[in-house]
Amino acid sequence: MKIKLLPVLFIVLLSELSVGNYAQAKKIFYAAENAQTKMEKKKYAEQVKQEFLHAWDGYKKFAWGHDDLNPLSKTFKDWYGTSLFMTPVDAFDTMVLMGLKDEAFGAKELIVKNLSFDKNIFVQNFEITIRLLGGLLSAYELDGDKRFLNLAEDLGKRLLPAFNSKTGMPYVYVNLKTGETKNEINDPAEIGTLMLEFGTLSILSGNPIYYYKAKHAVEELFKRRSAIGLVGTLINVNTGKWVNTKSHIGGMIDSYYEYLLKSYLLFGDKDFKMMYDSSIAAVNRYLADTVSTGFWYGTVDMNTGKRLSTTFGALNAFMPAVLALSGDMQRAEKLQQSCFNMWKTFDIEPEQINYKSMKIISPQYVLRPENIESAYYLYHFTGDDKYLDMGKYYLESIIKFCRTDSAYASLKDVRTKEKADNMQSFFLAETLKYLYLLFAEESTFDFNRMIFNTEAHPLKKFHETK
Ligand code: DMJ
Repeated sequence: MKIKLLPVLFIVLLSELSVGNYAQAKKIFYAAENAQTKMEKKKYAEQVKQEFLHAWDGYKKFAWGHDDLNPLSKTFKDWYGTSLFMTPVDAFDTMVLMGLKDEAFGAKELIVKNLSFDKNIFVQNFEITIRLLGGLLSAYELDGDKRFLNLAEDLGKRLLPAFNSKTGMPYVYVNLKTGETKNEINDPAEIGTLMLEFGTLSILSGNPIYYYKAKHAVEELFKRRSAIGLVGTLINVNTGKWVNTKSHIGGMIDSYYEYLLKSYLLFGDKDFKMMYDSSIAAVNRYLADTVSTGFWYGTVDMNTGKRLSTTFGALNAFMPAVLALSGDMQRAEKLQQSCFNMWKTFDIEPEQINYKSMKIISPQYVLRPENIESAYYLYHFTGDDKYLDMGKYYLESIIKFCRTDSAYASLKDVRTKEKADNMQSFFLAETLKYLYLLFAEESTFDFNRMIFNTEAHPLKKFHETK
């Protein structure tokens, strides 16, 4: 952050310099720099909190009790025609971390008194797990109210039939009432991003079945990696055959890698470390790409390693955080710089670009968090102010282009800045949470004892890992 010395310190600094006391002057300069950064951070943390309240107020006014707010039409949307309280469950732990006690209390009352999973609807196992199961488990761990855990257990039981395929890898959809399943073509992200939530549920409920099912699914997927160690984009969960062999770190694969590492860190289960180490080695060998615009990860064929495209996007920007968490700071820092450039080039981040030409492939910005999440991890690990500056840039552009009088809206196109009528629950669960934590005091969040699920719900570590 740019330093403007407080006037009084400036005078003291000058007087020390004038008598040649350089060591003392240096000390004063750094003390002033620290104080200034602290003040700036506090100001930004407060601003993020106010923006959260602005968005939450919009939800309360126009969508209370429903899944999502439509911020332009000021109406609401329920994903499955009936509400599963997506936004309040997703947003609850952000309120707790921000110290918004009244808001958290209101959300909790709404959830524990009204949320029911006894519904004859097919739900997407992955989305419901990361947003609702993860949200309820972290709510229980942070708040201690057993009703959150009861809801989580009820939901977990209803999701279990999703794993009843021939391989044990989950179907895409499961019916919450009947246990019927749908869609046998699934992707690594949806198969491999269940472990933190199902594993935590096993530990908190004392029932090992959830841990076992989710881990078995990951192992079935991992064993189908290619001879060069990569996975593809789509697989049939009954035949175990790949349907699409494009390998990348973008949507449909992304959080599979994230959960291999985080499952090891959360549970201390070394099988996950082995799977992460072997997978990331292949990813770094075949997908990593250094071109004139920077360091990126592109797309190759999972069997041959042949490069297929130079596509990167908003979802791929989760990777610097994962690399940093694994200790690979060198790649993490280089990639984060590229992610920041991707954002800056268009004032705000497009969904996908061709990183070689820096031309847009998909122009929308749907209020995604990943770029911000990675800046937060890198600031945590390096303490380098440049990541605070990135955070300021992200925050200011989101306010400038996405704020509405009711809440926040996605953009249809980052070039025209035309808004779209939706505010996904992850904006409150992740985007604003990571921005807040980036600027808040370190003590706001016990980073070493928690692991964020892929929807930014913090879960307590059950094991000390090195
Ligand atoms: C979130 O639901 C999660 O972060 C998921 O892993 C990817 N997509 C959105 C945010 O972009």
